[in-house]
Amino acid sequence: MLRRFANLDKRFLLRSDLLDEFAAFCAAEQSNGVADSPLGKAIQASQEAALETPWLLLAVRPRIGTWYYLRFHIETVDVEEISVSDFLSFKERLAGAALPAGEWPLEIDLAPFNRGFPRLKESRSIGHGVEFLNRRLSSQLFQDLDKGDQRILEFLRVHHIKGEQLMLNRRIKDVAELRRTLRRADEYLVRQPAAAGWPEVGETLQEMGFEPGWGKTVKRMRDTFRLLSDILEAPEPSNLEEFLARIPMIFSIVILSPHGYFGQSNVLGLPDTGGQVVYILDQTRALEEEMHRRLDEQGIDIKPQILVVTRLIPDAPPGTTCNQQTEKIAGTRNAQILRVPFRDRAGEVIPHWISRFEVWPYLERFAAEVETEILAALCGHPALIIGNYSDGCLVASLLSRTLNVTQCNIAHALEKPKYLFSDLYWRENDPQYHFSCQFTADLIAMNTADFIITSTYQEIAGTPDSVGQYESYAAFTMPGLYRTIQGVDVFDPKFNVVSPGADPNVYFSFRDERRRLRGLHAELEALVFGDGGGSPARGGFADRTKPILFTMARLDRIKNISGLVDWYGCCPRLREQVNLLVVGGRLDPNLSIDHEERAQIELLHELIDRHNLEGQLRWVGFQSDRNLVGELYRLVADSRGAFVQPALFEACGLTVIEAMTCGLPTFATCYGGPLEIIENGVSGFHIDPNHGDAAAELLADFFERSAREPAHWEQLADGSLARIKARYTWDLYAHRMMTLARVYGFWKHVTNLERQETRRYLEMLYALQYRSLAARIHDG
Ligand code: UDP
Ligand code: LCN
Repeated sequence: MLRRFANLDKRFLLRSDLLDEFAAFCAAEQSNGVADSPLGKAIQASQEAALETPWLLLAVRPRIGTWYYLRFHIETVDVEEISVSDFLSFKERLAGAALPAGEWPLEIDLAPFNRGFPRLKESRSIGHGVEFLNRRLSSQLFQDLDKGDQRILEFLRVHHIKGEQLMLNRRIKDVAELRRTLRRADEYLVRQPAAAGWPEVGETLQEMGFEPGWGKTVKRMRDTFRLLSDILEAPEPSNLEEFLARIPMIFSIVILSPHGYFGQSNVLGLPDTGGQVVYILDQTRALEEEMHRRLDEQGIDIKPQILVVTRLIPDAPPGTTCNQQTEKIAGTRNAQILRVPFRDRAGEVIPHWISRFEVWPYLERFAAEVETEILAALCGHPALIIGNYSDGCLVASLLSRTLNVTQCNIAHALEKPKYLFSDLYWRENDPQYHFSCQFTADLIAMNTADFIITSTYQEIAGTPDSVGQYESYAAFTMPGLYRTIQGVDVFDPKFNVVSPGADPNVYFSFRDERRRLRGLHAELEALVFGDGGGSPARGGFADRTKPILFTMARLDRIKNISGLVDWYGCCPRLREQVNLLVVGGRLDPNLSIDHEERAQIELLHELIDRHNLEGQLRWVGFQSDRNLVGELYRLVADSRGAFVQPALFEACGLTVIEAMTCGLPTFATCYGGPLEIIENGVSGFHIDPNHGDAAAELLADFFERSAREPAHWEQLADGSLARIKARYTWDLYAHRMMTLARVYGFWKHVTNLERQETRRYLEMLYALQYRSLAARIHDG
């Protein structure tokens, strides 16, 4: 078996290489029991191998998040466990980047800092950090409170808004007195009308030591007092969470998304501008609503504020607002986009768009300027800073460091696992992608964040077969730069899965006749069947009675729209059943400034010619009108069609959520978030983009069966709608996000969650590594 690997004549073997070769060996040798032997098990659990005769090194992942490294002697079959450091050093040597004898590289290892810090044990608990932390720390609080601990008292005193004290004043001196006063307050309130508010009872409560914030009505104030009494008696995770949910802690939030064209109209489809923008605008609306609801319940009359901070681009394309300093966010009461320019070293404003791969040298100065702007706009500190994507998360780290504000990270898409060997062969990729900067920024931001939210579990820790995006930062090497021994720990309770939804005003069931936007049907008719109605279009449907197979995405290589067109072209059975509608990108390669998009446009044209698809395929350019897009999903559902998302990898996939929210049966990639969003065969289907022929057959089977048995199609539509209602809505998102912000804010205040030591170590990484790497981009 080991010799077979050696004969492959490759230095690095991927999991697929190992499994294919193992299966071939088992078949050839007809050897029963090999799969259950220790070696067989190790090979089947391996994610990669490095090979140089006589040595074969395996990176074995027997369980999600757990790794071992084994070294085999191919001839003697001796085996020993080696350290991650030895494994990475072997890889470096094979990649031609061995260090001179006696030299050792910079090794980044966060593990020692986390010793003694609570850590999840079971892989199924990953992504439920807040529940775990609540359990662990409420029992710690219990012990500490008994010892006369004052921290909860201090925590209740720190809240204030615009100079007005909230929750507790200084009359109450210690926890024992707080207990007594809560009893007195309850005795007083029980005699007051349940619907009375602070104006009626505030004076008496204030004399006792309380301030506004306990509730809008006497009834709610009493409930909140009782919750606190219960906690002081015996803190439990559930009553603690419920109590924290009631504290008026969050009045303003800063959301950072520096790169791309960030605006509310005409930006989708522009380079680097996709789901992240949609996500943030919907998130802002949902969070603002939730903040209002909670503050109102607590009797605080104040308008919460959200600032979405992005880059100001003076030379923005006409029709966009990316050159305006501020822009109110539609559908909110008090949220706005604030744009701050990037500046060069001389302080001059950079006028043009910059790719997300090249923003690194501008971020430190940007962060400093943003700090001044947000302090002025908010008249003080925000309660929470949310970073988006690698650049936004780095800026969030810089700001939360100076402002001492709770930091939340949302990666959206980590680039590292998207590109094969992006770490090992970073030098080759650096001139184009600058991964050295990005991965260093990621390490810093992941470790400074107080909490990290992801749209799906797999984003953190993958599946039993595949490595999670965050998990891929646990151990890796960038030869000549540094070696990471432990970069991130997926068992850290900072990780939480909080899934997004689709705007319910735009995306709703195709069966909801009363809300359907019939007024848009003439426009959609032109778009899908006519002259495009102003959008560039190619192809059309000779038989328009067939169901429509619909796909929509930016034309990035990883979205694999060209793959789908090719599978469709090669599958007569599918072509017979359905028409293919592609929405995305531009049709004229000369109009694109993005090299990847240009290549995809050319490839799509070539495929349409090669398979002679003109009468069965329709391709229209990207659509930026959300209402039109919403009604388009529903129109496709009317045709008893389906949505297909064929990406080679998709972190989450908002289009999948949107299609399912409209009740459209959805087929989506099994690599990434859609694997989790869709329950195969119940609320859609998984397809493997590497086996396009099988995906096309699966689609053809579905349409054949649905034609025979219309109830089959309806069943899938029902399944999609039910799945979304249970898991993927912005209401669920906002509720959970607000809970997390409070719980992590509380624990940061009352314990040493701030991890000062880690922060100082990361500052060194920033100053000694990141800065010079970023400067190199400036210097070309
Ligand atoms: N989108 C759109 N018009 C297009 C292509 C995409 O409105 O022509 C929207 C789509 O509805 C979704 C977002 O852009 O809201 C894409 O998000 P997704 O998570 O699917 O992919 P990303 O672009 O973030 O990689
Ligand atoms: C970026 C991506 O690549 C998508 O998978 C996500 O759906 C989107 O951001 C929003 O989080």
